[in-house]
Amino acid sequence: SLVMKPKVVFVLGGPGAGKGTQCSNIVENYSYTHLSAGDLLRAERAREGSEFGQLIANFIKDGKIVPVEITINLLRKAMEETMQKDAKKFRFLIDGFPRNEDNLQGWNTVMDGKADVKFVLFFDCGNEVCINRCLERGKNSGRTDDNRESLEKRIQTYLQSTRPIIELYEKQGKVHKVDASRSVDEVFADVKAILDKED
Ligand code: UP5
Ligand code: MG
Repeated sequence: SLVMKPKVVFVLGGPGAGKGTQCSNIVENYSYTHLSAGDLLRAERAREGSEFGQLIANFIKDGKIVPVEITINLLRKAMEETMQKDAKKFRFLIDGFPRNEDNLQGWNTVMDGKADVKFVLFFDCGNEVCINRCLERGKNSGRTDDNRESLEKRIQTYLQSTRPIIELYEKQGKVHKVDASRSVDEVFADVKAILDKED
């Protein structure tokens, strides 16, 4: 049978920049499937019998990036399952990945030739705004990393490891940057303009 090659948009930005919020908006208005690498890791952490549960828990609390072998398998499985259920669902928003060199290498090794990365949606947001949004959410999110100590580490990891990946894609002319410090609706207006042009 003829199977479409998945079309991928990487969604990147600091902790609390609004990646998940904007991806939800996109899914309501466009034919994309949202895959949050963080959500997949948290689900794997919670899965009974997972051999990676403790490792994932430790990495997330420390704001460190989980070894790509784990993350890439979760992403690949989620993409395959989505496309097996509905062949028309071949557009993916991959939220929060790739976050470092290891992630990028893992993607290139496993997915090279198997998926097309169309562009990167970069939600640019100051660290203070990011931290405050996550702390506010932390009042009832139940996330083990929505506290000041973990947030300091998440921001460090973002600046040291993830920004260089975004810059790499920027040099390839593949980044659409959005000022994510504004209201959800203002940000989404820019997102729509980008997607309408790209589609
Ligand atoms: N909010 C959103 N937009 C707003 C706006 N415009 N104005 C005002 N408020 C806004 O939003 C965060 C909060 O802000 C919410 O309360 C929202 O209502 C509000 P959200 O949309 O959730 O932002 P998002 O960018 O998705 O924030 P998130 O906390 O999910 O980002 P992270 O990148 O930190 O978290 P993620 O889940 O991707 O990763 C968590 C951890 O998993 C990582 O630190 C890492 O340890 C691990 N991980 C890996 O190891 N590898 C991976 O590939 C991915 C994750
Ligand atoms: Mg998120």
